[in-house]
Amino acid sequence: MPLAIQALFVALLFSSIASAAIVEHVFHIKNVLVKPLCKEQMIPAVNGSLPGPTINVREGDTLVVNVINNSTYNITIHWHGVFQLKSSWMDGVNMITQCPIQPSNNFTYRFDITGQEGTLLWHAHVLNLRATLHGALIIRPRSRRPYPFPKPYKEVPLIFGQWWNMDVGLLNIRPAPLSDAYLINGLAGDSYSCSKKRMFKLKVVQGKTYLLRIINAALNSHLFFKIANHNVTVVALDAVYTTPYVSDVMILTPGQTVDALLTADQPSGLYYMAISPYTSAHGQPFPAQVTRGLIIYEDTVKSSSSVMPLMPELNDISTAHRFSSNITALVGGPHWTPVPRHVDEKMFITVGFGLEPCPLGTKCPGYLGQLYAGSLNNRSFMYPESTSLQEAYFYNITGIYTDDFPDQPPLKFDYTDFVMRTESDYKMMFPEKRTSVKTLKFNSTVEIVVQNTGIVTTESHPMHLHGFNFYVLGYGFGNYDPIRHARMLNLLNPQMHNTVGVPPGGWVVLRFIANNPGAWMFHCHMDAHLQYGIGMAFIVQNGETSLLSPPSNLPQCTRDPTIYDSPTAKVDFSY
Ligand SMILES: *[C@@H]1O[C@H](CO)[C@@H](O)[C@H](O)[C@H]1NC(C)=O
Ligand SMILES: *[C@@H]1O[C@H](CO)[C@@H](O)[C@H](O)[C@H]1NC(C)=O
Ligand SMILES: *[C@@H]1O[C@H](CO)[C@@H](O)[C@H](O)[C@H]1NC(C)=O
Ligand SMILES: *[C@@H]1O[C@H](CO)[C@@H](O)[C@H](O)[C@H]1NC(C)=O
Ligand SMILES: *[C@@H]1O[C@H](CO)[C@@H](O)[C@H](O)[C@H]1NC(C)=O
Ligand SMILES: *[C@@H]1O[C@H](CO)[C@@H](O)[C@H](O)[C@H]1NC(C)=O
Ligand SMILES: *[C@@H]1O[C@H](CO)[C@@H](O)[C@H](O)[C@H]1NC(C)=O
Ligand SMILES: *[C@@H]1O[C@H](CO)[C@@H](O)[C@H](O)[C@H]1NC(C)=O
Ligand SMILES: *[C@@H]1O[C@H](CO)[C@@H](O)[C@H](O)[C@H]1NC(C)=O
Ligand SMILES: CC(=O)N[C@H]1CO[C@H](CO)[C@@H](O)[C@@H]1O
Ligand SMILES: [Cu+2]
Repeated sequence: MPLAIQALFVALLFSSIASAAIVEHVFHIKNVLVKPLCKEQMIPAVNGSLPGPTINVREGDTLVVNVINNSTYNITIHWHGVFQLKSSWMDGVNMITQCPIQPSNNFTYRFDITGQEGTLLWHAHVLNLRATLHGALIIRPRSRRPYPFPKPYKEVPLIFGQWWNMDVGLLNIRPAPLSDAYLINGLAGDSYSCSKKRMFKLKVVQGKTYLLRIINAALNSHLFFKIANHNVTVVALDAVYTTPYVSDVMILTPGQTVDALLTADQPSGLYYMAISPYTSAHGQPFPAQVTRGLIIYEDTVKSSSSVMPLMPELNDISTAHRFSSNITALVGGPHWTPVPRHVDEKMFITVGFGLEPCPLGTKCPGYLGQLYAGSLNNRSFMYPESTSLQEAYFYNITGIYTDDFPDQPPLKFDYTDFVMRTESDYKMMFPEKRTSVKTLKFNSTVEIVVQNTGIVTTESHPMHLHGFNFYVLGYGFGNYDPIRHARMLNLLNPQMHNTVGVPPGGWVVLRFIANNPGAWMFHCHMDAHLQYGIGMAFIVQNGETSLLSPPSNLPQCTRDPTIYDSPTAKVDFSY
């Protein structure tokens, strides 16, 4: 055989083997000192970096990550948006699919990544820890399969984070303290006094196209993103391809990702990219921090001044809504499946706030002098404490959860009227705290109308479903009308997501097929809201596939006194 052909043969052989590789990584988590602003702060970090390492795989690969916990915190790592087909034990949700990896312990996550391509993220799924424990998870097509858009010249991850000058372990104060900065790839940039030189910079070549892999890893903030004088073309959301959509502004809720093409088509120069928060809540104080990065064209003269994009207002609901609702799926593209027409389970879930009675003899900062509580259909989610939900289900352990999450709110009322207060509002104002789940038959098609409420406040809640993507059949404001709005749903080319921002005082309609057995959370991806109880869980029963036994080394909930009796670990989480 001539050498060239032999080489080609070997290359082909190699690529077919490589089309289902095992990708192995070690995450070494320890406490490190970092200084993104003026003050040094100890944080838990993966391999000492903020954000943590980017994981690159191809669709069809098996990912194996050994997480070694040398920090002082209990940790789990969640692979946000990954379907976890037949590997529900690897979802990494504290007290839902596992007990935490305790300090000085390790656990190896192992799962296949199939049927999805694009940008996702990994993050800790314990209280506030994902503030500093997060990173990109990039899933490229199998070898020799092209992108459904022109091949970019380069790919650039852009990871947005939210920063506090305080111990992340102490962050779960109610209400959540205001953050001190937003970060682009770990850098605060020139709009804060001590980080002027530490700004994310992207050098571009005139005429070339870049694939921006954008991740909102902020703990509690929706973020607008703009680049001065440039449009981008969105090609994927939450690792699902979309029809190309040109825009000069993007909005990402916590947990969402956007893949967008940026062509360097402007005159040589310096152009800022910027992120700023979007807050839809009524009358909430919020710092209008803008964080900038810089795009530098090749051969820009040194003295050039930088162009700044005009950012949307803090509460620009219409810009947010236009971007969120206007993008459609790439029908016929890789991994596209048509919307199922038959629905087995119809749910109507009211989402929002409520109150928890203020303990006698104390002063509480919330509305009407009470504490805040999250509410889904008048239930406020409590995490199990002694064993994980999925182990309780698998081993038939009673007393951990109740299988009674309601399909409807206990009351029909004017959900979104914010002008207080009817008697109905009061009847829904103090939700019941419990661990309630909804059990689904294998392969059932579930439709959920998620109805935001105006109880206490109206606010966009980014609802995240574990284990599945859902179609977003419609978005709207006000109360969902099952006759009028049902006729307007998009069953042809709706976008798919794992996280959707429910418009403030509005609704979305979601549909998914429950074809993966296990316990899967559905919750608000603003961490502060999840802690208030804006969440629930589905249990999908066995069918064509079954929930396997847990891996033998799955972390257990037994408490190791030698670790926790050290003074640094004595953190009071009970407020
Ligand atoms: C993290 O650091 C360890 C060494 O401590 C190294 O072996 C590993 O490859 C690093 N992981 C990643 C994902 O970079
Ligand atoms: C991390 O902890 C493990 C288990 O206790 C230990 O073997 C290892 O030496 C530690 N590594 C570092 C860098 O502290
Ligand atoms: C991981 O934990 C196991 C015990 O579960 C231990 O035997 C092993 O040495 C640990 N590995 C590392 C790299 O710390
Ligand atoms: C961005 O797109 C809009 C409409 O799609 C167009 O009007 C505008 O000129 C474009 N801007 C740039 C800088 O290309
Ligand atoms: C989506 O975009 C089209 C075309 O620009 C526009 O006509 C339509 O009103 C937009 N829809 C929404 C919900 O903003
Ligand atoms: C749990 O209960 C189900 C139904 O009764 C049974 O099929 C299953 O074997 C039980 N599992 C265990 C681990 O006991
Ligand atoms: C909501 O839950 C609370 C607490 O259990 C209960 O008192 C109230 O009656 C419930 N509301 C309705 C409308 O059932
Ligand atoms: C699952 O549902 C689809 C329709 O949504 C159907 O075509 C398929 O046969 C079902 N599979 C099983 C195992 O029930
Ligand atoms: C860490 O996890 C163990 C086991 O679940 C638990 O007993 C302990 O209270 C946790 N520690 C903290 C600080 O949350
Ligand atoms: C917090 C933590 O787990 N610390 C441990 C890291 O590993 C060393 C040994 O390598 C232990 O001495 C620490 O206690
Ligand atoms: Cu929320």
